[in-house]
Amino acid sequence: MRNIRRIAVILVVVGLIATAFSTAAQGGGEGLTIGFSQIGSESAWRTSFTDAVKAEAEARGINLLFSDAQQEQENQIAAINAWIAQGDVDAIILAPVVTSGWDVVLQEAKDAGIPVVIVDRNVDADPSLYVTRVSSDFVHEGRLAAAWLVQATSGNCNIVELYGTVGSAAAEDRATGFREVIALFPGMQIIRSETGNFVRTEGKQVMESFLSAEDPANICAVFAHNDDMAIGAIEAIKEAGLVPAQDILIVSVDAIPDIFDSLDAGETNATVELSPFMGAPAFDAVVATLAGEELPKWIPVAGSLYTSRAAYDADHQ
Ligand code: GZL
Repeated sequence: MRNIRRIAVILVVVGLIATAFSTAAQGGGEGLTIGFSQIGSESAWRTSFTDAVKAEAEARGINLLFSDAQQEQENQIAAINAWIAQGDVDAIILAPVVTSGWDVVLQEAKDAGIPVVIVDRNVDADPSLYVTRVSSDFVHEGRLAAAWLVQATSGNCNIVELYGTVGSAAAEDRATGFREVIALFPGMQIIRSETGNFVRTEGKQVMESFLSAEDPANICAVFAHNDDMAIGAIEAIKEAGLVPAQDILIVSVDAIPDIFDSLDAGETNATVELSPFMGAPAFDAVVATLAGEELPKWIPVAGSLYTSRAAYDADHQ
């Protein structure tokens, strides 16, 4: 009888320890009301990011107030002002569509005592107005894409660029990083650049215009600021009777599932990973700041360049 009681006590203690660890692993936040101002649903990556944040909030028992701004900054500002007025919002997470124009609303949130965590893209605002930023390094993503293209072309390539949303940190910084690297190689030059707004259909339309304006034989490669525009470009290249990833090389960013289908089909060459799983570090930052902890102004999310599904899967087992 004594052994049975002893085993029962041990099982209870183990259960309590496991519960404690599982709660700690989740990073907490249960019962908090957090507003999440999302840019929109312009790309497959953005949709995955939204789904991941919602799933993380659900897992933690966070009451998430979600706003899809449909790529309009004014909608993001309106949502934040509404959450400030609501009076029971514990924190705000902001994925800013562009870098400028945030100081006023961030000051209003600060004056209301509501901490703001920036996720994904960046804001050009006084850093005292937000707790931290959880994001990848867009400049590094641009450098990785350029470095791959340099080695794939021995430093000789006329490049067309499918630019992301003008004024967004993701587009501006990827462009900066890409240009830093190709500037080291006189044979590498960007011969055309135009925004496709991170949207698949616009990427196709812009690529069609490039193929009309240039002798296609003069286009060595496409650098697309995201996979959706790259997939649009692939469609345009095929409809022009050319072979994507051979006649015209393609490198992009995001590592969305569809781009791995294109890699499997030999229709693109490389993608730079951008993790959509930024909800957990963002919610952890909210919990930490509400507990009075100081945080660094940037919490980086890493990503590598992949030229095959197998290589990506090997890194994500
Ligand atoms: C980058 C992110 C970009 C993605 C696109 O972090 O802001 O916006 O690369 C998305 O897919 O539209």
